[in-house]
Amino acid sequence: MPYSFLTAETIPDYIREHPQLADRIDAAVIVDVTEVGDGNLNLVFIIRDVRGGGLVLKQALPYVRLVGPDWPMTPERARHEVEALRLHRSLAPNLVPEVFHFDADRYILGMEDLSDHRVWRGALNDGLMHEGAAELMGEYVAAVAFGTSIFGMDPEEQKMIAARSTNPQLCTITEDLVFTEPFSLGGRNTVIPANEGDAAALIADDVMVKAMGQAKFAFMTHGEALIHGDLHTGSVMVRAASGDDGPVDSAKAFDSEFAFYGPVAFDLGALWANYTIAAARATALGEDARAAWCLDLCDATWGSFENAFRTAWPTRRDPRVFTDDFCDDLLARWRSDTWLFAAAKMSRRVVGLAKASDVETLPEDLREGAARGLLQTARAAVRLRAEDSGTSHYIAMAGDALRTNSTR
Ligand code: SR1
Ligand code: MG
Repeated sequence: MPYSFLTAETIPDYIREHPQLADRIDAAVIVDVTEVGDGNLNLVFIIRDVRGGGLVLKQALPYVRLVGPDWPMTPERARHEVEALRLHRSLAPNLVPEVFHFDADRYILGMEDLSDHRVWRGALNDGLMHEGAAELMGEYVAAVAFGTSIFGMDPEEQKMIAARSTNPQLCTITEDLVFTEPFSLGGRNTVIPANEGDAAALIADDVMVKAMGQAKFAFMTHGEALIHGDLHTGSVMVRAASGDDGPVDSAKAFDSEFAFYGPVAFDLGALWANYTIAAARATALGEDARAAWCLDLCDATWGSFENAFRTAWPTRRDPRVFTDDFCDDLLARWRSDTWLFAAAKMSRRVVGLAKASDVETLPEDLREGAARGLLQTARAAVRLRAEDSGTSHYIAMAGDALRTNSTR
């Protein structure tokens, strides 16, 4: 069914027609409407009125914005996003933005304005260090892992929610772009000429390809929890308690249109991959201390995730066979799988469609080494996780690969 797209001109009328929005902002005194969508899929507007009110309207287009109408994509993803945001917010109220409006006919969400936050990827690219955000994201993943799984939810209710959350087209994007195309010929891969050998070596690496088959299988079959599904640093907003960086007083995971019942370690791997990508940028720029700080975020996220999950564990619904021993094994598997998913996620941002600005905005001579370092990190990760999947091992391995391959 065709539907009309929001524009800066039509937004005041749209707000007037929807009282739940009119409560947040006065359509008669709007001073600014800015389209800020920097993702690959949707329209996103920030609207402000003269009295300081603000809100975000996000509309799903019936195609992939990055490519255009030639790549149709169900706007039903907006429903997945709103339902995931609401369920996740019920579990982690401070870590997810509030949604107060959903227009199911035009696929529009009305959300809390987070203009006093920054998109974390942009902040990292600017060299800022937001302390505590990685820990908060670990808590968010744990709240979702426990609260949307059979550990925290009635199993029959969980199955009903899982059925509603089946998100086939968005999962296909991930299956293709994250787990398949970077490791095979004929996809939408692109690299600068200096990295062509690195991309070819990735495809020729049988150990890597087999590991990506394992990762893809896990992604497609392990319906553990209603995961975020695209938890990179561009899906996190951060706010420093004072000034531009330092300790945060808020961090929120948003943009959960890829949510579905999938493997918990996929979200953790996405965070690790993007911390590593931020470290690759810092290494390329000669900021070694900041690169080390970026890699330490992996430990911060894992540590708070494990701690929060273990804290929730005594309240699990069925302790008869889900014993403490079971919990230890589950956490060990998730930590090891985090390496695997991180390897997939960092590779795709280097060679596949939809790259990361951290590396893309480097001068080409520095980009070469950053890209190579990330691909070497990914290839080492799938090999070394079986030896020791501890966070310090990952951090040392990645730091070494990024430094060794830097073209600075
Ligand atoms: C075609 S969509 C490309 C990418 O953008 C999103 O952020 C997801 O990461 C997806 O893979
Ligand atoms: Mg997104």
